[in-house]
Amino acid sequence: MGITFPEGFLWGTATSAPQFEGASTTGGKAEHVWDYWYKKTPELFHNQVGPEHTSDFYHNVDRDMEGMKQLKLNSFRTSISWSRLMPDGSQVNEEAVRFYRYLFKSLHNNGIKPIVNLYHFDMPLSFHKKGGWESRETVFAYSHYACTAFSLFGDLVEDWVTFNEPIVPIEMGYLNDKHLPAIYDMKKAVKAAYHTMLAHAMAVKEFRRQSGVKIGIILNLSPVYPKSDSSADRMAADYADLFFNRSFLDPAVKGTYPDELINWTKELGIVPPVAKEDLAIIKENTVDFLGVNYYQPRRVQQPVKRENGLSLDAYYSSYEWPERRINPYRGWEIYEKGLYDIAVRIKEEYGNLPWFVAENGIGVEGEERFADHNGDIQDDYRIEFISEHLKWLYKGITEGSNCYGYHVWTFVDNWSWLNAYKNRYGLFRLDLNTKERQIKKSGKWFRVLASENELPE
Ligand code: BGP
Repeated sequence: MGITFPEGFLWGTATSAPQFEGASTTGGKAEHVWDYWYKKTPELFHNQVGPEHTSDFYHNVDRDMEGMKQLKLNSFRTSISWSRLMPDGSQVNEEAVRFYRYLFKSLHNNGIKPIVNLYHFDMPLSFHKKGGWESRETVFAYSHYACTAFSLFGDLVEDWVTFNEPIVPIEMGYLNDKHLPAIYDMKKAVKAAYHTMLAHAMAVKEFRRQSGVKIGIILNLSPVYPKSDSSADRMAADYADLFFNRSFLDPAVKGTYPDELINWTKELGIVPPVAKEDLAIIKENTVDFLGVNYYQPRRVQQPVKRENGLSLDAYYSSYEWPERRINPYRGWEIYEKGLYDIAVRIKEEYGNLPWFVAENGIGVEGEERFADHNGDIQDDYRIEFISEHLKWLYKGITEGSNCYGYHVWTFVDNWSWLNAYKNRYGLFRLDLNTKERQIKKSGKWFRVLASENELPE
């Protein structure tokens, strides 16, 4: 006997338009920040492979639908490209409408639920040039885009998501150089994060005005574990949790920012400009569900450098936990119990909100070395990775956590930001030259899992 999941549990894969669609300069699509950045500095991208080199889903919907059926998926999480749907920021691109309607109809016809996200790190270049999330104009433009998408596709899509991992472009773009604008500026980071949250809440408000069915947000929640029980280490963990988890989780689910976060911005003099009506919009427009991306936890200790409050180093330091297991192919820690800890936390601290795993998966550099003589990738490590996470997830569910689905990152190997094709994540292997897809051992295994709704013990 295996482990049986609740009836109707969603078994899906996750991907995003900028990493999967291709056709980055055709079909009327305008440039987004990744197209632009690659054009400017291709050497920053692994093997100089840019966002036009994807599996070209745009021209392969029928073929990939067969792949989804082969995997027995009942859910598919993807995103709409803002710069494709509204290339000039206001007019609708009819070719994009035809493409997305065709996709959502095909999913329906095959019994696969579309979960549709509106934004996956792909800021249209025109808005980036006007300040991106630092500008309130982008907030209104996004809200208009969201409203347009709901009315164009609301008859075909019930489950909507406003943002994927909104903290990532803030952390990687304003406190690091891995996303544009690639600067270090805490004040701008706070402002951009606040505007993203406001844009989210305004989209939820529009959605409810149009009587939409369900809307949520996808957050990368990493449980934070302190190095020791000392108060300094625990305080460091509380800060990391506040910055990386609660800064979006609390306003999205509870409608309010944590007091500690507000006080912190006041102490540093980096309170973002808040208009009179903003906080009421955030308060009144909380989510119906949460999507959670989980890859690895954060392990922290008291700060090594304390002097400068405008640097995160002043609040915590990362540390190497000696017992941690590292994925040798990607360098990330593997800690399956983290998913259980998230499940318990949502139940205990966030009103047992309905939630699903929106991304979980293992990236493997040089995965070709695991191909057998037929070219089939023998990715037993991926089967083990998914199984062990599912066991912990199941424990959370049996203890009452309201989780209703699991999505593997990803369906077909896809392009990923500066890493391009360095790390392969798919249940299908992609041949970058021929665009052929070939099911991996994990794909065949997932098919049984999804069709039986049962994890073999
Ligand atoms: C998540 C993102 C995905 C994907 C994944 C893997 O945070 O939502 O878009 O990129 O990480 O990351 P990477 O390809 O860098 O290993």
